[in-house]
Amino acid sequence: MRMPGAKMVVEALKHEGVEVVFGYPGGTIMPFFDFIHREDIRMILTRHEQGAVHAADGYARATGRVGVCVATSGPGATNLVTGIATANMDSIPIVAITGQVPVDMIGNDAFQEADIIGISRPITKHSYLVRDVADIPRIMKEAFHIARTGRPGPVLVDLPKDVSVATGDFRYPEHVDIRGYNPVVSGNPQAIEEAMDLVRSAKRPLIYAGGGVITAEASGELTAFARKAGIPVTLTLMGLGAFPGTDPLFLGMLGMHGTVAANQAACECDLMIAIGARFDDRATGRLSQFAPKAKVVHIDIDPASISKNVVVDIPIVGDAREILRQMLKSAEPLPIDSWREKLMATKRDNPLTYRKDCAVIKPQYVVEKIYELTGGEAIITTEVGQNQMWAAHYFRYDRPRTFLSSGGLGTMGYGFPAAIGAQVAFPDRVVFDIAGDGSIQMKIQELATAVLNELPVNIAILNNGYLGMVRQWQELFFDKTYAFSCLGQRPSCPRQCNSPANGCPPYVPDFVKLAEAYGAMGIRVERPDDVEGAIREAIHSPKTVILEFMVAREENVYPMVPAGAGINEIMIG
Ligand SMILES: Cc1ncc(C[n+]2csc(CCOP(=O)(O)OP(=O)(O)O)c2C)c(N)n1
Ligand SMILES: [Mg+2]
Repeated sequence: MRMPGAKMVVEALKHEGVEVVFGYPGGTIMPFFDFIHREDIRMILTRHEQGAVHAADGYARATGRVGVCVATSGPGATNLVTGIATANMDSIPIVAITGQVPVDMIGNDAFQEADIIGISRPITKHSYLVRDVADIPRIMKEAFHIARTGRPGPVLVDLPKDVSVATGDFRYPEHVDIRGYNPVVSGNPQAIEEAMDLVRSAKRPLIYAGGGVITAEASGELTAFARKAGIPVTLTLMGLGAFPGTDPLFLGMLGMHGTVAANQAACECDLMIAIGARFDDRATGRLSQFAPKAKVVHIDIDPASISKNVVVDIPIVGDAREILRQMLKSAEPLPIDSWREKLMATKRDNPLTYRKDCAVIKPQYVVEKIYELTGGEAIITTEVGQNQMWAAHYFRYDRPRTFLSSGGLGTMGYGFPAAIGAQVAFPDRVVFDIAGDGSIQMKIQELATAVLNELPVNIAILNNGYLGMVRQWQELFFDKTYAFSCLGQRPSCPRQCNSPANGCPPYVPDFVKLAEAYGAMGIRVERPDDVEGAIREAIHSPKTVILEFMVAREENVYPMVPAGAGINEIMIG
């Protein structure tokens, strides 16, 4: 069938089963918007392109499907950059479509021209500049294939305006054949056998699993394997939900804000089975103290992550689910009672905890209550900072795809649009963005998107009046010099404000009024006794709700391992 290029792109989305696109229009991408408007694909107009890409990312993390976002050329495309980088760091499948100036004007500094291919090359899995309308079906097919297979990631398709209005024949290819791109799926059987030999002879084995387990839909296999063999499990931030947070074998998250038990296990194990985790510095701390006595088995779909940071003894490249299924076949209960009991005792003696207070709301208490009152069933997204760590610590994730957080890039402003994406995917589920008062202001305009699309997203702002995580580092490592971390700072404030309680309120903005200005519901909570009622109200409300919790201003996240230290050098607080 003959049709314009822009319509081909829409047809391709239909062939890929795309049900929703997040985007923002502009000159060069207008033909696409004109065609998608006539189709049965839901198009959600965000209020900023970064909102669109994070929403597509949240949709992808919550569903396991490819998220799609669209923007115009120039500023529209550059506004996608942070979101593309966020998805790239966390291996999230996204197809981002951008308008571009006509082919013969590229390189001329044309109006709204930006070399988005060049800008995004280091932060995409792949990118395409479409030069010929005839290439669109193949390119779209490849883009989705590359985004979702192997180690997933964002793919950018840059569509010049003349290509999108030119006509050509549309036939969607059935197969993809990309030279040099053939992700390995089944792991090497001999390596799997050798790994299982190590498992059988280990005295102190530990499973260290990450987001790759969730991507591979391997949580069931991981859980079965760990339980059958009786091996304790620690997860990275990205891995939360890959193994049940309430399982006795779960030691908690490891790394900079890891639990004592998890970090102790990572230091003392004699066998580390790393699955879909990339040994990033937040998880490992100083490498010389990370699993120093252990043999390391590393299961990962991406050969490039093998022995990148930690030299491994047995690499197994392939799909985590396939490989775990093979390992499960020969798994048997291991005689490692004393190791397990030792870790269980450490876990029991060093629980995640905080000093309760009946006068001031503790941020941890808010997260605990959200966990309790949603029965652990909510989809949680987070911003970045202390809020992110409290969301990781005090909500227990029993299922994959319920904790959506920017792990690799650490993007403030991610959580709210991601919550919009998750709520679009699952209209009937309870979705909470656990937010900081700083982060939420980075993407606050998406309140319009949530309200107008009748999305009952709940935003729980842990309002400490601070860029809290920055303030925590200043308290601990910068002599309590709170330079530019107080969100209430005014010209009249003392230059060296060493007292966080130093008369900063009233806070700006008034989040309740802000919510109301957008047609959302705003609830301010100032007393611990009111926390529960407010959360209940938000859960039951069909509206978009901002819950503004006025929390203890100087609360810190513990445990904490200082940057660059070994993960056994834990500050308990
Ligand atoms: C886009 C972006 N800019 C800056 C940072 C650095 N940063 C990390 S945490 C943080 C403070 C976050 O403050 P808030 O959202 O209030 O969260 P809190 O730590 O107070 O819970 C900052 C500025 C970041 N992660 N992302
Ligand atoms: Mg804050």
